[in-house]
Amino acid sequence: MANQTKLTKVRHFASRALYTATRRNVHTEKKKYIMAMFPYPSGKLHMGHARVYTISDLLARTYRMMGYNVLHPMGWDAFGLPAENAAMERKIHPSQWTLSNIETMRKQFDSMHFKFDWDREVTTCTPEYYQWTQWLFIQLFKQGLAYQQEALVNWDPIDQTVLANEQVDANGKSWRSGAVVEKRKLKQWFFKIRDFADPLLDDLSLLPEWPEQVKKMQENWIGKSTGAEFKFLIDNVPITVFTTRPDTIFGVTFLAMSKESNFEALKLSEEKKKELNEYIEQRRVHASHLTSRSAPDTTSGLNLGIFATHPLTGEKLPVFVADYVIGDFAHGCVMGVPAHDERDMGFAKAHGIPIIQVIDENGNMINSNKLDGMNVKEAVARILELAEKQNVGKSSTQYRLRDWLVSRQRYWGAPIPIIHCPQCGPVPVPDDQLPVTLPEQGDQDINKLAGSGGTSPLARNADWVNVKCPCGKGVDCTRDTDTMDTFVDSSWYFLRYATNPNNRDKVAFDQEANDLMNVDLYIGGIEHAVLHLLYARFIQKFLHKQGLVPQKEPFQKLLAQGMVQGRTYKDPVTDRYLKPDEPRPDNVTVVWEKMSKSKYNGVDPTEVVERYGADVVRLYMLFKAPFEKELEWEDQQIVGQERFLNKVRSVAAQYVEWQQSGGKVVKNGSVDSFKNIVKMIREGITKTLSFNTCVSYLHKYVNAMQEEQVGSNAFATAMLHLPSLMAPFTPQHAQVIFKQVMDHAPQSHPLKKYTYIHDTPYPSVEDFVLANISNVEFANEANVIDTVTVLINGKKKGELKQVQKSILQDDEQIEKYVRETLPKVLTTPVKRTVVVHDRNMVNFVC
Ligand code: ANZ
Repeated sequence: MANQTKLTKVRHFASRALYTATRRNVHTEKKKYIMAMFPYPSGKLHMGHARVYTISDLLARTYRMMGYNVLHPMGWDAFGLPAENAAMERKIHPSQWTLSNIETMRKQFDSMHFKFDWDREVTTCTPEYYQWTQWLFIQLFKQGLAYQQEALVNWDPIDQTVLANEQVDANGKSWRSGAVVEKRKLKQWFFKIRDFADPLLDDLSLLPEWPEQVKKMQENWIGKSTGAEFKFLIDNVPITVFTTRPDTIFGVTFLAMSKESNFEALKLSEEKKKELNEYIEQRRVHASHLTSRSAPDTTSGLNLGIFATHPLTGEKLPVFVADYVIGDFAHGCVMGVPAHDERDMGFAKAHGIPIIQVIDENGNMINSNKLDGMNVKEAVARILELAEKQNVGKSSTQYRLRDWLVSRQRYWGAPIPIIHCPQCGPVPVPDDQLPVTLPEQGDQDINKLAGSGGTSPLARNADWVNVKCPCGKGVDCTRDTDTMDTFVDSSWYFLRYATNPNNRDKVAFDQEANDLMNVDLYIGGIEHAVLHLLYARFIQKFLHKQGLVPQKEPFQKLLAQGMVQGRTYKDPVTDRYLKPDEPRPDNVTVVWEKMSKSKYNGVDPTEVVERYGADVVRLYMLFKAPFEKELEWEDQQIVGQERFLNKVRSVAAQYVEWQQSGGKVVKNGSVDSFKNIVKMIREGITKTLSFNTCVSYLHKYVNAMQEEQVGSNAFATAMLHLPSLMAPFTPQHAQVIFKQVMDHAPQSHPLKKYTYIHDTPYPSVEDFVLANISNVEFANEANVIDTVTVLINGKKKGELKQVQKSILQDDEQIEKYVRETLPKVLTTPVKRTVVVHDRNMVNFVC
């Protein structure tokens, strides 16, 4: 039944997609949706971009040549704080700054010869896009999955906004500003991603083509723990703890609460309250000095001087506040079992708390009243039974995953499409009034873009804020003045790309998107392993549940490319990064680190492209390291690829010269090695994704050509396929050489009908049958002599294979031919040449 409802919904939705619009010819079985994570339009292409888009471009071009209907879109993750900050600095509007950056970056993309489906471009800061981000918000709201709540939130005091948990690092600092994040209580919007914790976890099994590491990170982030919760009483105030080890309940010797607990409810002495506040402040300052990822200090804590009653034994246990207890995991409170938990042990030792072992070496219960002697499994069942009967505990599953905090008190984002009505409550803006566009901010207001103290800059614009309720009763209302986290924009853009551009003003995404989804290959940085990828999976699952998309998962295969690193020089004493023009001491520290301005180790891709050309840079990036590994950029090594392209030019010139001088085939030669290389390259691109070895194989191919005789059938065959083979790697050179070669290839050649290299089929092993290239003027088999014996002064010195009879007709030609093919045999001037035709022999008298 449920299924049927869903089906109806899909159909209903599909009917909304206007079929009158021209539909792309979609062969779902032959489609490839290849997508790289879209960039933030900072105005400058960096090496990370150059690398990721070189990979996606290579894949897209190859699959296109292999006959797939390829979608390779590009767009701009264009909302966000940096634009706003930059705008305030420069006194221009964020949209102006963003849109001009987009133009600059588009040109930079062109200079790298990235071929994108620009007709599918998305720019998340345009009303035509964010109208549908707002639509998405409303769909979630209508299902009760977008809600508002007072919450202790992460407040970034520098950027003056709240942050999602995912945006706060292990040291409690903002991922953006680096400021120590404060906790504040504010009313915020959340998406109920926790409702999807189980499918998000379970469906990782549907993703065999994702890196294990990424799946592990998501699994840890969702952090599902099963166990039990118990209720302890502190002066009749119930305190719930979560434990994965209910079997250790009789070993509890203390309770540890997080610093964020609600201490108000507890009867603390005035003196304790003071001590507690001092302790919390001291830990906050301490956290701000942490610089590296460090494990929590399990010894730090404060005895609160109050006692909790054990739910099963009635014993009184001391209660502490402890640094290692996480405020927003489970109930923010731990039952301390030092004998069986390392953290608790560290804490107990530091605070002189008793340690009671409750399970012996054989896994049997001890010191646990009536349960003594039972095995753990039995004991757990008994304990839960007992706790449930007395209403002091039950089994419980906890997730580390928090609901997704999506509201931001900033200007440059999609306004939350909600109207607050004193009578109706929060009401979604009706569909026909979307988009809710950002209020214009004049130049003089740029400085006011920043919010302050938790209010959004949008709140200052009364004209914009004050509206009537959509209910039509004329009630005065206010708009929600927060904007959405930019991760909402990128949580559904893959559906927008796949939507027929003609349908964009009518729907968020259409049937064509359903046909083209899911993304076959998604390429991007490992830094998005949790945030973006989890949010995108969540939105896809939500839409799937609504019957709006058929796929449960958005990304079939994930390629996480490694970072591009630059050589960094550091002062050996101070560890300070040295500028390029600073003197380097002999013992200078040299390390490879992610390219960045602050480390003076960045290389500007546009500069290198100007110097060496895009093809060389592309080849180098692909060649230098496997895609998933760090790429250590070394300027000097780039010439290796330059040399390779010179070789390519030279074999092409040889081919042209040979064709111009008649193009007579002098021998067949063997294409076996070329065939094998083509096989390896095809596999490298489509199966093993070992693009670096593919480049090596291209080198091998051209080396093998240089070893072949110009004028051999094998050389000609190899030459005719080389441009197509190279095209996805080095599109510009491939096109130029293709034209050169085709201009001189015989009329009958099957590739002759193509103007653009990318229209040619990608070479396959089958193309390498010599007889198939009938376009090169074949020597008639009968005119070829299998073996010709070469004698010098009457003594046999060598053999020639596959020799054209015509060569033997001309003394000069045969001498030249022998000097070329057997250079060691004929070293001195020849007095007389004697050809013995009936014995296939030639004798040189020297
Ligand atoms: C008692 C106990 C005994 C525990 C034992 C473990 C071993 P994991 O294991 O990561 O899923 N815990 C519960 N809430 C916590 C919080 N807010 N902050 C820090 N720690 C918390 O986490 C569950 C375990 O971590 C729980 O099981 C609890 O310690 C602790 F031999 O309870 B245990």
